[in-house]
Amino acid sequence: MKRFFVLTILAMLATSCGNSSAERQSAAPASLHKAWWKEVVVYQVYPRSFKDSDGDGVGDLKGLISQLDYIKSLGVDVVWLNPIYASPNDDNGYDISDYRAIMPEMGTMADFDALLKGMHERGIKLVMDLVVNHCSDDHEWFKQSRSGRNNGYRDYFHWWPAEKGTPPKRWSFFDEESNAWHFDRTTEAYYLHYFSRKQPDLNWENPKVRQEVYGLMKFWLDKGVDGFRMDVIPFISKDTTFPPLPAEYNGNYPAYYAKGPHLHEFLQEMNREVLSKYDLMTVGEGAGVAVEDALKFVDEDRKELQTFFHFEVSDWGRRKGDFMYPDSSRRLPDLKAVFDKWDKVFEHKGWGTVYLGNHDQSRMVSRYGNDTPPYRDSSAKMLHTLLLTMRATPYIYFGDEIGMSNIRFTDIRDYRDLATINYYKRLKKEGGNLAEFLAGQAEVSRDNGRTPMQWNAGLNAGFTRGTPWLKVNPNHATINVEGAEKDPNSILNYFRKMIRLRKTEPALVYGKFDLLDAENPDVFAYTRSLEGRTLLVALSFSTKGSSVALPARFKTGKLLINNLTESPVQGNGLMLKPYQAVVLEVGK
Ligand code: TEU
Repeated sequence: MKRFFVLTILAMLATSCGNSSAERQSAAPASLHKAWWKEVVVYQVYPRSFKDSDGDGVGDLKGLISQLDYIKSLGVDVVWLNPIYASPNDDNGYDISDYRAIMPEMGTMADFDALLKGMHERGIKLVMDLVVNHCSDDHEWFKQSRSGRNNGYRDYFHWWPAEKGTPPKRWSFFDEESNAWHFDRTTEAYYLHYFSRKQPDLNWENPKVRQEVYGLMKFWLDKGVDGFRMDVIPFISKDTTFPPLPAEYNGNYPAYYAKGPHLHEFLQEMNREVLSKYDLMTVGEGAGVAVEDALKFVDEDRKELQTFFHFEVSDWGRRKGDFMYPDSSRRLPDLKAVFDKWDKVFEHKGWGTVYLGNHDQSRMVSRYGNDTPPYRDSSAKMLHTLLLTMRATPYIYFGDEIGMSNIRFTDIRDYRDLATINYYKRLKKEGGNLAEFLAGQAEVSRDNGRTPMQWNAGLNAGFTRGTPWLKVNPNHATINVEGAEKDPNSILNYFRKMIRLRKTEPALVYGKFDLLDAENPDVFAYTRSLEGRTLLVALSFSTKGSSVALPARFKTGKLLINNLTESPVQGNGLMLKPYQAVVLEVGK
């Protein structure tokens, strides 16, 4: 008991949030425009790392097809598939050399058709990655464009002729020199690339480029795909006079990139010409977008996109020294404030998403939970409870359903991600602190989230019979699908149960979200209310016990889910064990 840190939500509610909370509770629920894409649960598959069928060490479409029954068994409705198009793989498929062809490592178009058919037969929808801010320097458009200043494709890209001098500074995410302009000798000009040198930015100001994009979107939609996840879509429009970067964006260049002059016109045009003609789902990767601009993308009246990935949770904790949060008692209150703020952005219009991991992040349980042996299981289940009880479309990254954790490489030679490798090269050149960099990458590198799926305890975790393109986490000996299937209390089976709960409780999808006890440093608690039914979600983010008392107007009813065996209900309050998560009826 001594270690128990008793916190009372009751006192806080009665005082700090008293009146405003009561007012919020009595307010009518947000206008509910029901839509299938608000009700789905999305499972993200990074195909390179999912399942290899031919022994080349790279996951492929046939491998994915062989696991469709597994995906179906999870209870998810949609798969978002990272890029599988032809690509030299400078950035694992985010550098596309032919938008209408399949990367040979992944398989063939016939495999793709079989995949789509197999998914649709199982009632699973397919969302493809649309990567059209840039393509590959191996794309025919770019080969033509760079071949001569008068080539018909010249204006498909952004060129700065050398006789105008050095172009105004633009930063690149992945470039070894952080420079987004690369000099090309053939025509004595620089081309723009916000990402790597092999990812030249397409010139959306050219109407021909936009028509090409709409054409390729229709190609996939006519095949029957069900939607698009749009890669760095806020970056597409550029001021082609390339003025010097305004001073206020120094150090925050994504915010500048996300404010191109014709961005929203282009999205409205895309909606008119393509999106409005299909019943599909769209999600824009909201890189660089400030909270006050987010609604513009998804406000139904503006006819642009449907949903939006914001970056504030994935960037959270990175401020001031990457993954270390300066004042640990502020960690959870700050994170809760981020969730609360973004819920309000889409309260009356638009719709949000929630995710805690993806192919650009380290593993969810290592980042927001606790991957040490005593807590990995409960904290992963707790995080799934969070993901599946928000007013937003949840995205679950493959492997998180079994609680896969960071691999934490210590040797630069183990990395495959160009972001890590190029940054390392740059630091080395500059004489920077490489040991410190590697220690940071062990926590935050994208490769942590890209290690192969752990299917079983055998060779290469059952991912491949060849040599995996990226090392398999040695903890596959204990963390793997086969073992999780046999254990009724596994993270995997809890995840399935949690999905079933979301599907039977409309309040968890559409219900009003009200944060409780915002300042509580250990517990994330909130209610979801719909048509008189109120559910309480209480999530411990602590290795200590935490007590939660509930407002008198709440009557604790049925415990709908609990990630531990003991009930935390004590009188009219809760006593949560470390990383305990519950969803509880608290009156109608
Ligand atoms: O990611 C965009 C990207 O790089 C962001 O994570 C960026 O760091 C952020 O905007 C900073 O605010 C997408 C893909 O998800 C990623 O895998 C690709 O490498 C990248 O675009 C380039 O296509």
